[in-house]
Amino acid sequence: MPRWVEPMGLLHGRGAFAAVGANAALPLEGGAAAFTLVRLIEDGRIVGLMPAVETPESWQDAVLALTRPPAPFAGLPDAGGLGRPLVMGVVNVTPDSFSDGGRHFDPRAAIMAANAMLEAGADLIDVGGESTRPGAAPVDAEAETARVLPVIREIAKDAPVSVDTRHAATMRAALEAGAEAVNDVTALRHDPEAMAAVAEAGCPVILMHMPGTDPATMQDRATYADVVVEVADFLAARVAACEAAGIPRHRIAVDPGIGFGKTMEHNLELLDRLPILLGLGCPILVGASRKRFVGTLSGTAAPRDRMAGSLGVATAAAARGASVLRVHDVAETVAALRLWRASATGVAPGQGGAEER
Ligand code: PMM
Repeated sequence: MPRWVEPMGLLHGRGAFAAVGANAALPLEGGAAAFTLVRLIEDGRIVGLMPAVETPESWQDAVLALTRPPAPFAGLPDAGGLGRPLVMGVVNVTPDSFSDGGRHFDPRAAIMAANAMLEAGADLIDVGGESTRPGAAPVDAEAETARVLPVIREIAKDAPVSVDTRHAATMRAALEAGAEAVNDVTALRHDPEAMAAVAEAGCPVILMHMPGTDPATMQDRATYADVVVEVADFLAARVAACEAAGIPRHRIAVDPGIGFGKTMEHNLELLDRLPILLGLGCPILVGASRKRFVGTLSGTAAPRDRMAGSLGVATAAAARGASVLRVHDVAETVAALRLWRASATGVAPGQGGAEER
């Protein structure tokens, strides 16, 4: 079981800078934010809570992973968390995804949607051909490949694309067609060939947490003693398995799997304690857009009406160290992030070294 140093009491902007200078906080991910407190966790148990600057010497390796900037994701600039999260636009080439309700099943509609997202400021596009909605009918690799390839071929000409699949054959075909990264909701566990497909391609990969590997039954498995530590342990084990298979850590992003085998309370706790995952030294991706708990808390039954709630979660995830946000409402998310960052740091985009986007 890994040990975890959980950063707490996060500061941003001038407060972060001043606190680090006054030795009252440690820089998080290279310094765009800072943490004032740490919780020490060993074998799933909390063994200490103290000022970050008083972390015992024997835990310093874990502290180092938190203070270093993470590698950029998929070679894209500025995925360093806490500064400028990348915005990943979601295109589901499916008849039955909960979030976009089959609107992009026609490849031409999918390509148009992706282009609109890129116009609106998306940094990359995630293309999937199988719905992972609880209880959705599985799709085999052949049918899935036929759905996603025409779309990937077209979009990959203009932008980085990730393929959202758990099938090795789809990964290989998509990478061949120009996709740059693999996004696997089973963290390369569903298909025994998947790990080799990613290792051989030398591409970036997103490893997501879900209990088991079957979206049809994942909600039956939503039981955890401490969901955050269990998700962190799981992702640490998957990162180690990838490294053993020849996929280096700097090519991996991790994802807590919001809504996958989790209750609303689990989702909220994972978002609140997201910074613990920074200890893995990988960029964090969060996909909460339009998910059920957003509907529950914002009182919106239809997924397409959940944009405002999704923006609330996106800014909270950005404030807690997410490097990539997987979203449906790209233009609104880009605007919300820009305003969040400007108001959390007191610096408008384009001033004082902050990036214009
Ligand atoms: N959510 C969905 C599908 N793929 N991939 C990652 N890495 N993280 C997620 O949270 C995630 C995912 C399901 O939602 P959708 O209907 O919006 O695709």
